[in-house]
Amino acid sequence: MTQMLRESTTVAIVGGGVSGLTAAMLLRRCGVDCVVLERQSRAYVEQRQRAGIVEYRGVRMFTDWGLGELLGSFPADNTLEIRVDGETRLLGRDDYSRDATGQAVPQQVLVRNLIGAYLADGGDLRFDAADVTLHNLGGERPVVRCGTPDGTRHEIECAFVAGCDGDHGVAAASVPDGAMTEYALDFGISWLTILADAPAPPHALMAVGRHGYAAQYSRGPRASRFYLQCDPADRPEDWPADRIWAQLRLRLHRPDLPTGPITDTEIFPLRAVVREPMRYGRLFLLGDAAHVISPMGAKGMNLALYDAEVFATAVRDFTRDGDDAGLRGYSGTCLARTWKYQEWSYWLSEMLHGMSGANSDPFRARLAQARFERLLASPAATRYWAEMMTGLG
Ligand code: RFL
Repeated sequence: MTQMLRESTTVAIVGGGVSGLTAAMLLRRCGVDCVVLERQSRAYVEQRQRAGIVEYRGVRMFTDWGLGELLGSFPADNTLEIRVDGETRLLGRDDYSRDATGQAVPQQVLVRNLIGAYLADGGDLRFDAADVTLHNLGGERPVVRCGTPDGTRHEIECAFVAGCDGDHGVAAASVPDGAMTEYALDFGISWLTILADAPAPPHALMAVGRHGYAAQYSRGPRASRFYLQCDPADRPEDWPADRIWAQLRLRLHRPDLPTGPITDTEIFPLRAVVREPMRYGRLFLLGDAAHVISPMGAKGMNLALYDAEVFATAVRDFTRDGDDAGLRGYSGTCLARTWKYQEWSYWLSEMLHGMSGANSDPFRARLAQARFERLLASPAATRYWAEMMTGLG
């Protein structure tokens, strides 16, 4: 018979990605005990590459909590180059943007640093946690069960469960039908993304034009993440390396684009999901478990960091002072920010894809053009852009 080990903690955190590890780190700073259960191995999560910029708000958050060193030391400027049929337009050169720079830190580096710091601090983090299940979420003492590689089963009783296990995780799926509403949007557009060992230009680069949308972002000194708008029916096999580089040169208007080995290729549909409320009983959803945002605007990881801080602060106030205002307000606070950035991402997507011919409706294509002209010409519009880029919006 399988052995069941019974334990208890204050917060059981399901998922050891950005939101779970950040929440765990902040909770430890407040003296709140927690256990992090991660399905994958340490090696796997430490090399899973995605985002690359922690916005200014996030940088300030880490610094305020005394964790600034986890971000490394590569400031990311807020300048964005948009090439319109080859013509360069620069955004984010104003004083506001210059004073509020983010930090260039590939997501896997942040995850690696969080893991190292949390474990060095004596944190409880368990990789290869199998078959995680959640119970009694509506009661006073929820229970999380999981298996370990040696075959033992654990039952962890806790005061709160943090569901940090992404869009397809067990946390959101454990909420009873009807207790949460899922709002979803399919943009009808897909992106091919590649990671390559090829140096990036000095500023983030987006290109719009009749050949379709493309972008290039730095992922460290010698690596780039590229995006190419593609047909939703495309599969990775339809995009051999020659075709990828030819389309990138064409759309980015960089005939001299430095190439390099492609280390990852993926095609995904642009979509957005928000789950409301972000709480059920004593389960709180954080990051992608609560909301998925299209990578247009680069906010997914940053929203996850925000949720982690709001959650950890609320748990601290409750456990230290008996103040449950933060817990009661958690969902509303995080949703307000989430929707603001969903709108920003949608606004950006309509504009840039609209100018790239993804929008067959000529009226909407002209609206996109007008939106872009206003963005370049109006100081108020530029300020809005900067506020959203820095995360201070
Ligand atoms: P994560 O980082 O996916 O972590 C979830 C963790 O939960 C684990 N897990 C489980 N653990 C235990 N039991 C289970 N049953 C479990 N099921 C899952 C997983 O193994 C994983 O370790 O979610 P989190 O913490 O919410 O963080 C969200 C961010 O990772 C995500 O929003 C960003 O990566 C989105 N994103 C970007 N965000 C940005 O801010 N800027 C970007 O430039 C950016 N680029 C991107 C992106 C996402 C991309 N994908 C996934 C389409 C580029 C791409 C290609």
